[in-house]
Amino acid sequence: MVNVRYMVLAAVVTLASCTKPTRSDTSHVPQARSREVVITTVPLLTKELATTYPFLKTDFAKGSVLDGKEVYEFMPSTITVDEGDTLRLTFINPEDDPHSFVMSDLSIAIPGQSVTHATYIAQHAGIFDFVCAIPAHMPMMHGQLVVLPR
Ligand SMILES: [Cu+2]
Repeated sequence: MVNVRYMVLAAVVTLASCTKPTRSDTSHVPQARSREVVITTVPLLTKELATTYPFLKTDFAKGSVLDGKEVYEFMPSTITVDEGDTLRLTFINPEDDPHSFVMSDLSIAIPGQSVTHATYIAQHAGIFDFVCAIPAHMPMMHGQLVVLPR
C-alpha cells in the first residue's frame, strides 16, 4: 500500500515538472501582427451643440471656461498593442472641423468629413501620448498608445 502511494506521488511530481515552462519556452510570447485600428473624431461640446445644451452659450463666452475652445474626443482614446505590431490606422472624421493625430514620431492631418488611412509600427514598448494639435482642441483632445513589451 505504501509503495502505491509513493508511485502516485511520483507520477504527480513528474506530470507537474513536465508542464512547467522553461526559460527557453517562448510559446507564451505573442508574435508581432498587423492590427486594424479605427479611430473616430467625436464632437462632445462644440458650438453647434449650444442649442441642445444652453449652458454652452455661457461656456463659449469671452473669458469663460471654453472661450476659444471646443471639446472633441478620439474614440477610442486608448489603444493597446504589442511591441513590434503594425497598426493599420483609419481615422473617420464625420464633422466639418479638421483635426490631426500627432505623436512624437507621427503627424497625420485629418480633414473634415473624411476617412484617412496611415500605417504605424509600434517599435518600442511604453506609453505614448497622442493629441490633436488644432489649438482650439487642445488640451482636451488626446489619448495614449500603450505598447506592451515582448
Ligand atoms: Cu481636433
